[in-house]
Amino acid sequence: MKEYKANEIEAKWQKYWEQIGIHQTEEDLKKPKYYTLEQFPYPSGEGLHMGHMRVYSIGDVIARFRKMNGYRVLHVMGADAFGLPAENAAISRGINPREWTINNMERIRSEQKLIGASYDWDRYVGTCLPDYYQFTQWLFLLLYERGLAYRKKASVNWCPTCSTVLANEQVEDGKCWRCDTEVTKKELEQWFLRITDYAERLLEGLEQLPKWPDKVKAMQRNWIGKSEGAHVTFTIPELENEQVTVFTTRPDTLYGVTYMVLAPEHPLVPQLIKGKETESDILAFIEQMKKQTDIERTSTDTEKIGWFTGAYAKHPLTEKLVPIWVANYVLMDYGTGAVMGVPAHDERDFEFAKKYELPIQVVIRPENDELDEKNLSKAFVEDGILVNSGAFSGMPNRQGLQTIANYLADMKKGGPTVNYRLRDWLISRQRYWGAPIPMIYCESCGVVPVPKEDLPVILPEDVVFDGKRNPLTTSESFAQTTCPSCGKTAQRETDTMDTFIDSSWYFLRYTDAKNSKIPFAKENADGWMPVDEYIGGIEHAVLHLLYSRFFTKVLYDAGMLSVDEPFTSLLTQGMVLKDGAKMSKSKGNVVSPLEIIEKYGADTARLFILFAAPPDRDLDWNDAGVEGSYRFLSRVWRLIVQNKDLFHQELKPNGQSDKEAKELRRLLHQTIKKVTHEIGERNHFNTAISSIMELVNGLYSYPEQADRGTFKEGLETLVILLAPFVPHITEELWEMMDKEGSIHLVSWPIHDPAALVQDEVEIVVQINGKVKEKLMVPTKADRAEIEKLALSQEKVQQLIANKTVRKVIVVPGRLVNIVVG
Ligand code: ANZ
Ligand code: ZN
Repeated sequence: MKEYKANEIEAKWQKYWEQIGIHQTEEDLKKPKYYTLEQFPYPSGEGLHMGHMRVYSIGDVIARFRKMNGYRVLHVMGADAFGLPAENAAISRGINPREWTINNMERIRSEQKLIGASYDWDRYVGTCLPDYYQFTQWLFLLLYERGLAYRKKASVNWCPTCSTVLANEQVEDGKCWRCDTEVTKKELEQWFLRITDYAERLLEGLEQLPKWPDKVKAMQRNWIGKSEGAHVTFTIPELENEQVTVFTTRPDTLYGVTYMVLAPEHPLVPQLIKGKETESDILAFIEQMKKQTDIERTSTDTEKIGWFTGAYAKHPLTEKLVPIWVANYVLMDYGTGAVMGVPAHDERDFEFAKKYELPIQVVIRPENDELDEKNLSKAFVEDGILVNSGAFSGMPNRQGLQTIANYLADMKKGGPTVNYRLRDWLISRQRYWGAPIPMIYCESCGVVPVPKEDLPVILPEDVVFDGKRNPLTTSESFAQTTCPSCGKTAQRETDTMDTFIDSSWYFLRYTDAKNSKIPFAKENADGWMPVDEYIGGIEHAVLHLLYSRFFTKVLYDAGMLSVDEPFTSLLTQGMVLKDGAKMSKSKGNVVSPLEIIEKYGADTARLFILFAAPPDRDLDWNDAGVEGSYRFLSRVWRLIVQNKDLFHQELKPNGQSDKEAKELRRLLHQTIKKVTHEIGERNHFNTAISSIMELVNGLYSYPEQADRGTFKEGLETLVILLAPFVPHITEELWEMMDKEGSIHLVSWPIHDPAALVQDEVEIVVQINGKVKEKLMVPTKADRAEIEKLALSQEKVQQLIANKTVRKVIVVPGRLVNIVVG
């Protein structure tokens, strides 16, 4: 008998698929569309790891399943190919990042092919290729035209190791997301994208995404950080009534303000302290604050440090003067960089007021109690009734929130407002391996965008990689240019874009990957978007997924797209563990996909990965499990090989012929129903596979003499159901079964509800509540018939002989209880 040898057949079928172009995207518009997308890899020098293999296996089952179900499917792959590791490799190895990256892209691509995934390689997208990044630049210009890209001098997050700035999203616990170095601050002119303009829509849009994990939505909500509150405007008499506005979530506590605090970086500070006693101390303090990160400054463990500026502000309602302080705990880039201090009702302010002996004024009392500031041991932060609050006294404070905010608006001293934690997206990078920002600085014309027809702004080759400066600044051919508007000598921007911009629109490029004029044509994008199932890691919950949503909304507003959310459903796959720990080089527990593919074949690896856990859970790699998957496939193989002869015969199933045939047919249709539901509705590939395993058992125990037609149908359907999971072996078996064409072009089976109906059902017979016998009764039998059948059983007869039957209780489909006395 021919044995199952994966290596022999996998290469053969991969080649065949390529020859017949089976994975090319189908454009038949009569079919419903399905866009399934796996996050594209970063082409590091390491090749594929098990995490990749897992994502691709999941995506491939979905794509193949949808195709067999009559969808036209977009299933594509690419490489997120710009980024720092290429540049670092260039520095350490003395090669160009392009060379290093292109090699890695090739390597990854050839490894991806070994998995047998059904990608349309004609739509391959590599973000570092000029035909892609010219449109990344094009989109930057679009953002610029729409007022969404701007340059400003800002105190930015700086990673000394990567020697570049980082977006807020790339700073994790005060450290660089990439290299874990402590992030510092630096003042630089930088390009930003106005993502904050979209804060509310990014928040609201989450409501339209029921198929996203709640956890991811919560992380985005939290990142956007909406706070409702009020602006309150104070004036500073000694600065000619200069205004300072604070942001507060508690305008109801306005009468309890006893001081004001500005962030040390607040632009008014220098004027306020000028000539004051504390001027030099405060200037030193400001310098010191530049070194503390925002996280440190606002941590509850950090000691609150402040200085009195010597100046006073006038309260907008009481007109009393309150001292103005500067303190570490007030951040310049949140709200307005200024806060009103209400020690009686805010814990942080209470602590600060106690430390610096500032007055405390109670303005809310508990509903049925008094509150006296003299014996207040901590801030009263609960709800209650307003006191000492002028005309508002006596009002519940919740009501006071609105009322006082509205009153401020009437008085033109502030009013209700909403504040977001989200900051504009800092996209300038002082690095080489990214898309150059297409801007030119001209002495006469100022900042001039590169005309779209001049794109791409190509990365020059005459650069020095010494790890000390932005290599682009070392290129003479690049930096010097002419102004597109006046023709005089001008300077190019040498910063490149954050690589997260590249991945914020790649899913759109796939819909029209060869377009040489624009990023994508609207009709192509509309034909595929939104992505129906997006598969990737949870680590992108905020960064990539938020940026992609932002880009999609901008493109929607620009009329380039008809959808404003990119990903209908999001599947965040779990990690691949080994012995309970994440696979990593340092732990020495890495299992490489290639090793497994070489030893067992891609089908076994795919099957194991899909069977071992639901996709959103962590998966424990286990060698015995891999062996088990291989054995299962061999078992399927033998089943078909042993019964090969059946497929030369004209055999139709005769479902009515015998009991076994009926049972098998029922099992078969149950399996079809289950597998279809588990893949199509739940992405639970593991349970789908286990029901296929039961079918295999059923087929193995099917007797020789039972209807052959039904058996043949069972074997054929088995192979079809397995096809999305293990595409090579099923193709080989299909051929062995004398079938024409690829199994992957076969229609997915539809279960026959009639076949699921059971003719007979097992019931138990109890005597005085104790189970004594089991028997099969026709499903259609009524109570009387069931009772008769139960009483007529030989064993029952014996047990009730000489006894009086007092009562017989029948529960159809379950039991008969005979009460005897
Ligand atoms: C007065 C007040 C009274 C406050 C009270 C709270 C309780 P969230 O919810 O995070 O938005 N705040 C405003 N801007 C700040 C800044 N730049 N740095 C540090 N703290 C700042 O918090 C808003 C509250 O945080 C604001 O409301 C303000 O303190 C403080 F009983 O104003 B509150
Ligand atoms: Zn000019």
